Amino acid sequence: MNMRRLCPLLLAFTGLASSAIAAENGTMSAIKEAARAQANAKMAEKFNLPTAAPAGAKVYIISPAKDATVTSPVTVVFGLSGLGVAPAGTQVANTGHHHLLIDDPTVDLTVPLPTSEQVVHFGAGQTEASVKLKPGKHTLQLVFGDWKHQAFNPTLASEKITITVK
Ligand SMILES: [Cu+2]
Repeated sequence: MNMRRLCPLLLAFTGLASSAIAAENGTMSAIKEAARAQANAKMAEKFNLPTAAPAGAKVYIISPAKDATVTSPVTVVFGLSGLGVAPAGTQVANTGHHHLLIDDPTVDLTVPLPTSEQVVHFGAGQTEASVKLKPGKHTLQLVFGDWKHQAFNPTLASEKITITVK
């Protein structure tokens, strides 16, 4: 075969082979990266390592207003700025989910939040809730949690508001 014809073919083949190797290296580093992320997630879970809150992030109650008189069920609208909402269990940087603390339960913010009538998780990524409350005064506070239901560091919590249910 004429070398002038062969050379471009060889060059084309070499080019294909090296891009296949590059793709393989890319796949390997993606696998290594995923394995590293998974190991880090396991350690974070095992030792309850808090997730760092992005600077300037804020959690607040949009509604009801502070000191409002309302009827049950109360629609509570969650406010968030500086980070996003993701379903629980989904580890994506700068995301988490809301928790509503009703009537000031005692919670340990250094471990994942428990689930109770007073500590309600919104692990599907909800940004509002309809809450049934008995007549009388109640307090509401939001605590934003990471993928493993743990408060961020520093804690991202709303102001604790008092409302009156008629
Ligand atoms: Cu949670």
